[in-house]
Amino acid sequence: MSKLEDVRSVDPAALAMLAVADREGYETVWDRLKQQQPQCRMGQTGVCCRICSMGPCRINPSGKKPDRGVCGADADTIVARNLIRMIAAGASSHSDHGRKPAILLREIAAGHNADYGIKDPEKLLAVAARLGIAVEGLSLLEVAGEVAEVSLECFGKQDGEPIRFLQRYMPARRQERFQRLETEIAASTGRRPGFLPRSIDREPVDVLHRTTFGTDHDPLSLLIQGVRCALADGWGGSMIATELQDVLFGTPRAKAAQANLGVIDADYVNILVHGHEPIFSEKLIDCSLGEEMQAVAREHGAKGVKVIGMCCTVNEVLMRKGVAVAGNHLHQELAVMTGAIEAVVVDVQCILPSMVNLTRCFHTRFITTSDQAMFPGAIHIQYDEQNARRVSEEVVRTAIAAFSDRNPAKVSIPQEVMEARVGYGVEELSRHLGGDLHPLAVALADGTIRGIVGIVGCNNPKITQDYLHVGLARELIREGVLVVGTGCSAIAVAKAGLMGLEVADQAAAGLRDFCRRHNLPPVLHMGSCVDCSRLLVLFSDLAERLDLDVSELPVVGSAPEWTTEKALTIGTYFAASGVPVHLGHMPPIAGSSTVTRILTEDLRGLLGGYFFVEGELLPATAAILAVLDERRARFLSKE
Ligand code: XCC
Ligand code: SF4
Repeated sequence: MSKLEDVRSVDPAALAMLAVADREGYETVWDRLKQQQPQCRMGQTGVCCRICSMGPCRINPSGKKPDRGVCGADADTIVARNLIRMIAAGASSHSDHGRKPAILLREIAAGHNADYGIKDPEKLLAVAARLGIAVEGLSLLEVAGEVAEVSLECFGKQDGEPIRFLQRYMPARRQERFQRLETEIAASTGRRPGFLPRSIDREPVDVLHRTTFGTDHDPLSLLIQGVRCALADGWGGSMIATELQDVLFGTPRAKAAQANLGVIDADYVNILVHGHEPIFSEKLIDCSLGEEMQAVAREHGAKGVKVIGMCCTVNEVLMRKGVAVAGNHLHQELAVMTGAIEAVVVDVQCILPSMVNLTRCFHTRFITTSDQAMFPGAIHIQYDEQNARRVSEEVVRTAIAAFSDRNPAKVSIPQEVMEARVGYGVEELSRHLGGDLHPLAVALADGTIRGIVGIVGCNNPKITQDYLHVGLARELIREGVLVVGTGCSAIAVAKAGLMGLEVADQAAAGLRDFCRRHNLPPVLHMGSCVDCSRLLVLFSDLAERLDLDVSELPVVGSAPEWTTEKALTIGTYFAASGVPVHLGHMPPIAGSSTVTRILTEDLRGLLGGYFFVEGELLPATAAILAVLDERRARFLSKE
């Protein structure tokens, strides 16, 4: 990493739009990265502290003075504090997202919302069963009410017991491992750390509390709380988001979809949804595709209205509705530059603030819908679950009205568009396998499939866009590894044409035959970033079938082009759940050898998962394969 690449993207559609940007002088994220060079070394290594006003302080990374902040904090403390604050921010964003479907479900159950309903009663009953809710004699709405209550209780309860979602979703032997570890640490140090989250809202608060001035200074103690906070995300906030969104909007089923900027159709009013939460976009899509709005669009001279999307909002509606994907994180500015987007409609997270100015170069309306994500200069049309229809219509009409302002001379849409098969949550995967995951467990055990790698996370302009996502997916299936993807990574792979059934031809023989037999692509789209919880469910189910702990399973998680705090939180809950995690570049921890050692070495003995960093494609592939093979060898020798 670290060196700025000349090549900004491997995606031909991106390169075409970047040529337009260079020619027309539109500023992009890559230009601003250049302007930021050289970036601060203190920040990169995590040794800068601004927690109190005796600072800001920074530690000299080369070991010379200053080796302490004004208060006396050393690099270990500062780095650990900064890291777990990042984890807390990531966990908070996923979990705050998860809260919304839980509240919506409660409203529906109470008869207070008629705009939404329960799309998937079967999933509702499955979640209720999993949570241990007795459903006999209850109506569907009563069951929904119970599930909503249990979910909301996970956010706000005040006792010290682990949250119910974790208790009921995490394999018992994993939970016991955490309890054993707590006892061991207590016996050897006299202190009682807690690994298992007590409430989803409490753990990030605990992080902020203990990292405030003059509180917790022990890097191990800080990192353990970071783990607890991350687990509250993976097995709490994100799990609830995934499960309840399935209940509300339907559990994903396999379907065909299209990906890349070529999905933009110049004849239509194009609405680009962007962000993370599907509650609004679900309604917006229904409204846009309805006959009434299509007719209005035709009156304005368009052939109709088309909804496309970016990042995780589109992953949600792609999985459930087959909505076309315009691109991932680094495509957002490029999509506007096609000159054929009437409205960018955003909810929360991963939306570049540069979009406001850029859309002003075009007729494009930039519409914010969440009071949590305001952008100066944007059109704000506040979303509200109680008025879903009215707000959706207002947004669609605003987009249609922009169509006549479009300047045809500025329209240039790359041709690239790829066909993909998407929609493989654990339920759909099981269906393809004949009802449950048994065939996959067998294939893992007998080596037909060498391992499973979850490639997830963002784009980052420091890395050639999609290079590692696509490269790793391609290399790994060739080596017989089943790839599951979420987030911007899954979009990268779809854009590269690696998500079709025919891609099995590129896979190693065992994987190829397995995919053909079960009619599966060798790279499975598992959804949005909160759907990394689906990977936890997948790995847990497989481990239990093989009578293993997740830490013995030949699986790896990879966020090769990670950007956000959320990605670090996901990596942390994967690692804490027993999954080794590959990152394509270093998190800001290098300034502390202690923190680095704990996360890359000690964690392995403690919890089975750990981090490793490798930014080059082939060495990263080799490192991932080595982890898978080592785990295979260990569990084979166990039998
Ligand atoms: Fe954001 Fe989820 Fe990252 Fe993409 S992958 S840049 S977090 S949209 Ni989560
Ligand atoms: Fe400096 Fe300590 Fe204050 Fe941080 S908490 S800014 S290290 S004095």
